Amino acid sequence: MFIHRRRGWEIPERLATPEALVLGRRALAGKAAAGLGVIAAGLAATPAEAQWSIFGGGKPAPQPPRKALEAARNPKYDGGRPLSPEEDATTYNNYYEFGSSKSVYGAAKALPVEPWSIAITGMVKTPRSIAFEDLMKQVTLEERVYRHRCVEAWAMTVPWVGFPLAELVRIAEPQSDAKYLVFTTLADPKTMPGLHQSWYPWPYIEGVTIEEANNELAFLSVGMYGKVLPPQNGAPIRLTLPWKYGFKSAKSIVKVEFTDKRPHSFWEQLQDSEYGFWANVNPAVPHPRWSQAQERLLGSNEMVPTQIWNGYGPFVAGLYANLKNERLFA
Ligand SMILES: Nc1nc2c(c(=O)[nH]1)N[C@H]1C(S)=C(S)[C@@H](COP(=O)(O)O)O[C@H]1N2
Ligand SMILES: [Mo]
Repeated sequence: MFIHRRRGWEIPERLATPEALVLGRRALAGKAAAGLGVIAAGLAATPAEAQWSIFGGGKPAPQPPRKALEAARNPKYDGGRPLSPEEDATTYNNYYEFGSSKSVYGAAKALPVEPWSIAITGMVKTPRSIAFEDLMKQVTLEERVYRHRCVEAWAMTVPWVGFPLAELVRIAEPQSDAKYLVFTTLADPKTMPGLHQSWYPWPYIEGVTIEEANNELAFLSVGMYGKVLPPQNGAPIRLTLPWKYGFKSAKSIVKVEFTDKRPHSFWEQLQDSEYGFWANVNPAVPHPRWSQAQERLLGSNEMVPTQIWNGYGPFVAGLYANLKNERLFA
């Protein structure tokens, strides 16, 4: 027990993350790589101060104020557990374009969010580019509290402000034979140091089926905690797919393509044996390098059981009832 904790303190959590894979191939001895499961488990038991101290020490820097963006809360989506502290949700991030540590919030300030437009391409009635402000005029914003479960076994509960992804599908007017949406996110080498890590298959892309996109849970977020999204959380617009592992929720979207071909997403390209297309949350299907049975809540660091479909089965399980030969959960 003591040994596990000590190892957790000494070795950054990113070694228990997808990044470890790349480092593992290039730098880590086989022995260190074999210990990763232990490291992940040890870190999960580490107190908050130690979690911070391994990312450079001390509390996170205060965040710059953000513009208010309030919308009526939809009581149907109440998150089912206490909100994560805003400070944690906005200073403990995965945004690999800005680096592989969890404290990219400072670097992400450089994200060029204005002007922003989103290209709607592929199998749609009229391919075009929509300015972010014009898109905002065509949708009705609401607030939803969703649980978020990262594949690395941490989780948060966040009040997002946004609109259903189905609204974007409606606006895009896809052709009847389009089967997938493919999201491409900003890749700007001038402001994003992570893009110079050439072993990553940039740009970050993700995809869902049209049926998933039209599911009522699928959401595009433009704000959180009653304010516009901060850059590190994917400003100005990001996916929020609460029944799937967090990596599916692509940040800072610049293009949505409609296609009849299943995309090969960023993490699949990096390691498809660990990160699949469907990536639905399931505590009974371990990641090849760690268990998915429990998750650590940002803020309290409490360990709680993970739920299948992240607890959203009543909304989404039916989407998958006829997909018998697919790897739905990892
Ligand atoms: N463009 C982009 N989107 C991304 C990522 C990323 O590195 N780049 N990381 C993903 C992962 S692994 C998670 S868990 C969530 C984290 O979102 P958060 O920082 O708002 O918690 O963003 C997802 N979207
Ligand atoms: Mo993640």
